[in-house]
Amino acid sequence: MNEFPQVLTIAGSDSDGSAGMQADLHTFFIRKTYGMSVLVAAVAGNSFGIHAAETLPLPFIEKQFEVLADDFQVRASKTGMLSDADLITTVVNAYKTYNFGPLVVDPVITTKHGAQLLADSAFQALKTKLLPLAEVATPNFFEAQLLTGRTINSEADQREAARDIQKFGVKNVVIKGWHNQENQSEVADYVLLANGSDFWLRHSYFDTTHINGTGDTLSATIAAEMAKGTDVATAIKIGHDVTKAAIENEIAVGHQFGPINHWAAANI
Ligand code: PXL
Repeated sequence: MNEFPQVLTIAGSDSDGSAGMQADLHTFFIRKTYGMSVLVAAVAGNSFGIHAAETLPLPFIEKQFEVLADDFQVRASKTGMLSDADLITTVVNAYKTYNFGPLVVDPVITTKHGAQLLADSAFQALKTKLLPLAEVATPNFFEAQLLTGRTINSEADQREAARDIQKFGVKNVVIKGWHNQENQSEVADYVLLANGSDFWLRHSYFDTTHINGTGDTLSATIAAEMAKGTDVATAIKIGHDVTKAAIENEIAVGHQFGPINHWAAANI
């Protein structure tokens, strides 16, 4: 009766549909899973950036968890934008109360264009409360530097940063690369698994202004795959392939920093 793979995003809405909860739900859909959403915040965003942000009342966030737990069988979850320390604490307590499967934490701190989505005062809660619950964490290059206090200038630095993040209690770490490291034409994501084995996922840098929603899509794919019972290493590889296909097939939406294209990844 409740067997179809159900997956939950705990995240913020982005009004332009490119990132946050909307990108998560597009991703759950193309991975043939049933997507649900606990809305914690909302931003007024368009392709020029984020213009305002609000958080939802904490009791309303708790209520969303409660009613989903009453009815559905959530097999995996992910977090996105969590705004501040109170919101992180609320989500952590709710996640511990219910059985919503393995958790993928996308430690959203800023957008790629510099808009801050997490208060500075929430860093400690992110590190000490949320990340220890993560089956998988997917910081980007900038978030990995902020979380570890390291400057990442090389692949060796990227590996060390992943080890630091594992020490916070994260089981499996993916640090998404950036194209201005050792090889300008390549992007290299580093994966450190719970058992200490590791691998790189490399692809050519694709020059585009349409990259909103890439981190959301990677982490949402991993969560969707885990809801279907895919092993973590395969889930991460599928996440990489889905995100790459969605980046490399631009759609003409918005005037500046547009969305990635989930349809292009629908047949992976
Ligand atoms: O992609 C990170 C992100 C997450 N959540 C929300 C966002 C964004 C980036 O714009 O708006 C709500």
